[in-house]
Amino acid sequence: MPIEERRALQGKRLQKIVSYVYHNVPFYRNKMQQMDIQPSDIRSVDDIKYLPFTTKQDLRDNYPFGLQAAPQSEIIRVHASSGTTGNPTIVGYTRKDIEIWSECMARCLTSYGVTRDDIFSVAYGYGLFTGGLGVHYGVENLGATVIPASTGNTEKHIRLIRDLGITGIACTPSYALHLAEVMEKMGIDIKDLKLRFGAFGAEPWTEKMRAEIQDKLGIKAYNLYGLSEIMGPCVSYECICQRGSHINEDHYYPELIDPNTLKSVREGETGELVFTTLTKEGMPLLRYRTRDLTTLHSGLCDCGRTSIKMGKIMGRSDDMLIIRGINVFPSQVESVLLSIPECAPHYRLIVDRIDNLDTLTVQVELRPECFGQFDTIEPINDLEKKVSSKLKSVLSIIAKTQVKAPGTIERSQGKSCFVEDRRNSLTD
Ligand code: DLL
Repeated sequence: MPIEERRALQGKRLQKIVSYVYHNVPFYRNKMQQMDIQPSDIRSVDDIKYLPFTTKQDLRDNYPFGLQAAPQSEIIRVHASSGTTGNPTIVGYTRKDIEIWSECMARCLTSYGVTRDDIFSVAYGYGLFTGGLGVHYGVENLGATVIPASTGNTEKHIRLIRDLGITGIACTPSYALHLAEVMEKMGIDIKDLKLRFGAFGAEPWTEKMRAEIQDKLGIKAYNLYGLSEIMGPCVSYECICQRGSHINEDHYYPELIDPNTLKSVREGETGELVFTTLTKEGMPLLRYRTRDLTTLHSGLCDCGRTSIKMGKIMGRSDDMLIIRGINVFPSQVESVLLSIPECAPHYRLIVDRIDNLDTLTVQVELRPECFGQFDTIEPINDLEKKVSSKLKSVLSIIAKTQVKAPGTIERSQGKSCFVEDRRNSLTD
């Protein structure tokens, strides 16, 4: 679509969505009234700057359904993602939302030549996470064959890739590398496979990783970006040019801001990505601050698409970690640790990547008053198991716990010092 035509469409859709949330979501009506804005003040996309921002905290404060605009009878699916502590973020979708999401995902697959003749395996987690079902519906929308492999059971999955002649795969980039390694161990030669393309995302990855995946799996590896609050996978996708990800901006309108001043940054500069959902019915969001840092680039792409592109995610403007595709806030780990009476509020998180899989080690100090009861190895082992199992049940993350003597973990002033992310050395 020509850029001017799309801008007009975005303007029309923005007017409609602003009026829709004003009349259906008290949170937005109150915010807009406080700012003295009426839906009729919004005449084009340029007026988006008058609208309020929405943050993850707003979603938490309105848990579970406070920001839902459609009546419950219209909601046909719910997904959820991690909150900063305790409550997850709940996102409800209407039938039309699911249709639009599936179409956006199908656009992505089509952009690198997936057709009805392809067999696509989805190895993102199925469940509350949007990755599995999000990509699944996109493959079905396109009419290709979907294999709902989900995560885990790597050897069985590899045999399916070989025996069924699977041509495409969607998973996290680190899992793609893990697959390649297991394949090698199983003695499977990529020449015997029909794999041609992969849709990789849900976590940051580098050009180095892309080169390795393409080489080891013999495929083209494409970036796939998204977040549950806005829709799920396929808010943006890479085309055959592999230079930036096209945003489905007729549905998700992007802005880039300075996270400190909240003013927009110039094209090409790094800023925090902000999205307004232009067509969503279940839980539409105005100017949602993703906390993802990136760049935006407009202009015609060599593939012929006119949609604006985003660069790779270069970091976050908050302290969220992504461990095996799962979003983890250090504050969530802290609240789990503090719910265990023997644990002191002194901890350190060490994140690493071993054999292409993320690992998390949680070091936590014993409370001094409990120290006397821990004079043999057995109670320490038991406590470590207890902490790991609580982290798994509350946060769904697999962590190794190391219990330390009181006073042995270095004290820090800044929050980020609680986290040592050794994967940072993996960046380009
Ligand atoms: O990760 C949705 C998704 C599933 C995207 C499958 C792609 C593929 P959340 O669990 O809500 O949703 O996490 C969203 O993950 O704000 C980014 O920080 C990060 N993220 C997602 N895709 C990418 C990517 C899904 N391609 C958060 N590159 C986002 C870098 C990504 N980071």
